[in-house]
Amino acid sequence: MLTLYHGDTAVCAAKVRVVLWEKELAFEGKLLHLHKGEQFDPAYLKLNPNAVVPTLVHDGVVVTESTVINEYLDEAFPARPLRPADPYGHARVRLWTKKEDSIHDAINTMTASIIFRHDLLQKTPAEREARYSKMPDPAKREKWRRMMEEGLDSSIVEEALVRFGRHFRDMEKSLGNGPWLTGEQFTLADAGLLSFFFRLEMLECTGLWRDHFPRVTDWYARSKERPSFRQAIIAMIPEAAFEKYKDVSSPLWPKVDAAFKKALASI
Ligand SMILES: N[C@@H](CCC(=O)N[C@@H](CS)C(=O)NCC(=O)O)C(=O)O
Repeated sequence: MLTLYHGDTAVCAAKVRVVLWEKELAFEGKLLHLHKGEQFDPAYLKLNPNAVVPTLVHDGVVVTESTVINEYLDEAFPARPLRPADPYGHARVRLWTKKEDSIHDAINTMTASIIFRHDLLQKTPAEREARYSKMPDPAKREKWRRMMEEGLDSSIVEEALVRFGRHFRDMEKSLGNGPWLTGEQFTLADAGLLSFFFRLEMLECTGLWRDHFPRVTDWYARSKERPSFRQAIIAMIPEAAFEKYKDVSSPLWPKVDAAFKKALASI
């Protein structure tokens, strides 16, 4: 029996749902309302002391960290493999998924500086502090404070855009060898990026690749045609979230665009 603790818009949870759908694995979903702070419930913290989703429970064993969960699923359920069979194939997939963990941080930076900031600005300073103080990781607490104060002007955003630039450039090169990141087979490397790209799309930032990286643009269009994309990502997102992301993000795109062009010139 597979149980996934997840969130409706949470990109890391969506990353695992993509793999569950790709492998056609039935699972019971337990949805946590992150904006209500359900990730801080003592019972959940016993499963995931970092107070984040996703967490997978498989026949009583608990697995955390989206990349680790995806590898676990691919090993525990060998049908419909999402990695080549040979060790070198595993290594090539692993190189991508390792990089993707740092791309998640950059995705979080963009969401925090645009959407979370918008939400936090509507709270009192005391309410904001109460939200930060629950976070177990001091570095994350500090990042949220800075994102709230500095928004898109933060040097953390600049760093995130440089990371995107490098990542898209590497993807563009690899996609010269086949439709998917490691060649002919759709793997965990591709699966791990889909919800991140969709988040950037919701943040009205598709120009980050569409204006600069044609193979990445085609890869994303191909990815969106997979049934897992609709089931694991789009179908889970509440209608109100689409509207809010669009309204808040659209006016900010010219600023992101200019900063990204500057980042690209520096790499
Ligand atoms: N490295 C972790 C990151 C998990 C993570 O940051 N999850 C976010 C959603 S994408 C979360 O639960 N955030 C809740 C919060 O920050 O309070 C993973 O890949 O599983």
